Amino acid sequence: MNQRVAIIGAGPSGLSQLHAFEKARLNGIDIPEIVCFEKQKNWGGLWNYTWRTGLDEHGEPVHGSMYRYLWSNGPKECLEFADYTFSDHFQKNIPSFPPRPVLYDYITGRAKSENLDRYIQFETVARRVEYDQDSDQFQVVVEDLKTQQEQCQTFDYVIVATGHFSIPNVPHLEGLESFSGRVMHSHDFRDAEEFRDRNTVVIGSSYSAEDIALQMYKYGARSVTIGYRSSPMGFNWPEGIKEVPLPMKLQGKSAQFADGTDQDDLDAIILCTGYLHSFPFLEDSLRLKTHNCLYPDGLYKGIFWQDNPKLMYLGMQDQYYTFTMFDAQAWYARDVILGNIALPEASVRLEDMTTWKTREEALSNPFEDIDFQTDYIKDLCAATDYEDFDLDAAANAFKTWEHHKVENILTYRDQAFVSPCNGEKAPVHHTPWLNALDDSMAAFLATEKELVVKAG
Ligand code: FAD
Ligand code: NA7
Repeated sequence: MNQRVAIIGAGPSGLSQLHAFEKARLNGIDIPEIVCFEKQKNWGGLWNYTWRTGLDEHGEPVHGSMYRYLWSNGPKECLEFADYTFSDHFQKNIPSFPPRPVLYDYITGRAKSENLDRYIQFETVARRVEYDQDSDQFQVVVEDLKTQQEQCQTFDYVIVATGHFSIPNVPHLEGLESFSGRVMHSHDFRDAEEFRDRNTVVIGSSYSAEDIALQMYKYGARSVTIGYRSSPMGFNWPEGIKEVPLPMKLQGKSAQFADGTDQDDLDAIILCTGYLHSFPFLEDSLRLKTHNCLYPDGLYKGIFWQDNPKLMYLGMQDQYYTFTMFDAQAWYARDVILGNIALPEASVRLEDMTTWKTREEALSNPFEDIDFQTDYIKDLCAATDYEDFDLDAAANAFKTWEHHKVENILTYRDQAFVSPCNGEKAPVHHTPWLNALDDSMAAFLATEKELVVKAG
C-alpha cells in the first residue's frame, strides 16, 4: 500500500489510531505509511501534565488543561481498553478511580508496548492543511518547533485528533474588569493549594465546575460559591460549597447573585465555562464548527467529514466514554482506509447523521445521554473486529456512578466497579479520596500493608 496517512495529535485519540494500524500490521496486513505530528514533547495529550499555563517554551498555546491533583472523574472500568485491560498493564487489579499519573501510565503503556513512538514526530505542530481536488490529496504544512523549519508533505488521508478541551471559552461577565481579585479559566487551574483559606467563586455547572469546587474544598478554601447559568448541578454539597444562580453583580471584591446571595471578600473567580473546538490549521472548508455535544454536525459516524470523508476527526464528541470510544472510532477509521468498510454515498451518510442528530436533540437526561453514546459505540464496533467487551455493563456502571454522585459527591470516588472486559471487581482504595493527598502511582498502587510498613 503506498498511501500516506497523517494523524494530527498523539493524545489518547491519536494513540488509539496508531494502535489500530499497528494491530493490523502485526496481523500481517499491509498498512499505509503513517505519520503522526504531535506539538508537545511527549504523548498522552491532556494526561501529559504540565505546570505551564499560557504559552509553552516555543510560544505555542499550552495544550494542557489538567491539574496537579486530578483523579479520574469516572470509573476506570468505563474507559478500559478491551484489548489491554488495567490488569494486563498493572499485573494486578486496581481501584476504580485512579489519579492522573496512573491513567497516564496506562494509556502510554499500551503505546510503549508497541513502540508507537516510531510513528510520531514530537514537537512538530500542524500549521496548515489544504485539500487539492486535482490530486485528491492533502497538503499538510508542519513546523518543527525546535528548528522553526516548516515543511509541506502530501497525504491521502488526514486524521484530526487534536482534542477539544484545550482552548478556553472565556465569556465576558459584567464587572470582571473592575474585580480586584484573581480571574482565571479552568484551563489554567493547576493546584487548589493556592486557594487555601480563600473565598472563591466558580462559574459553570458541568464537570470542571463540579471538580474544581471539590478540589477547593479538599485543599481548604474558605468558601466556594458556584454560579450557574441554566441549572444547578444539585449535588448534596458539603458546608462551604453552595450553588447560586447567575447573573452576578460584581463590585470591588463583592458579588451579588440573582437570588440575593451576597459574597464579600472574594479572592478569586474561576471560569469553568467550557472549551471551544478550535482547528486553526484547517482550511475553512475542512473545519469542523461545533460545540460540546454528543453528535457534532457534519461527521458521518461521528468521524468522517461529510464534504470530504478522507478527512477524519476522532474524539470530537462530549465524552462519557473516552478511551473506549476513541478505540472504536480508530478501528472504524482504519477499516475504511484499509478498504474493509465501504463508505456509502453522501445522501445515505446524511440520512444516517440526521437519524442520530434527531435522537440527540430529544435526549432529556444523563441516562439517555449514556444510552446514546453506548449505542453509538456499539454501532461502530459492530462493523469492526475490535475486541468484544460488555458495553451494556459499562453503560450500567455509568448509571450507578451517576447515582453514587447524587448520594454523596464527596465519596463517589471511593466506590468499586466491575470490569466490562474481564469481569473482575475492583478493590476498594485504601484511602478515601477526600483524605488521599498523595496522588503518586506508588501510593495509589500500594496495599494497605505496604503503606503501614512505609509509614514506619
Ligand atoms: P487530547 O488529550 O486533548 O490530545 C490532543 C493532542 O493533540 C495533544 O497531545 C496536543 O498537544 C496535540 N495537538 C493539538 N494541536 C496540535 C497541532 N496543531 N499539531 C500537532 N499536535 C497538536 N477523561 C476521562 O476519561 N476521565 C477523566 O477523569 C477526565 N478528566 C478530564 C479533566 C479535564 C480537566 C479535561 C480537560 C478533560 C478530561 N477528560 C477526562 C477528557 C479528555 O478529553 C480525554 O480523556 C482525552 O484526553 C481526550 O483525548 P484526545 O486525544 O482526543 O485529546
Ligand atoms: P462543559 O461540560 O462544556 O460545560 C461548560 C459549562 O460552562 C456549562 O455548565 C455552561 O453552562 C457553562 N457556561 C458556558 N458559557 C457560560 C457563560 N457565558 N456564563 C455562565 N456559564 C457558562 O465544560 P467543562 O469544562 O465543565 O467540561 C469539559 C471536560 O473537562 C469534561 O470532559 C471533563 O471531564 C473535564 P450551561 O449549562 O450551558 O448553562
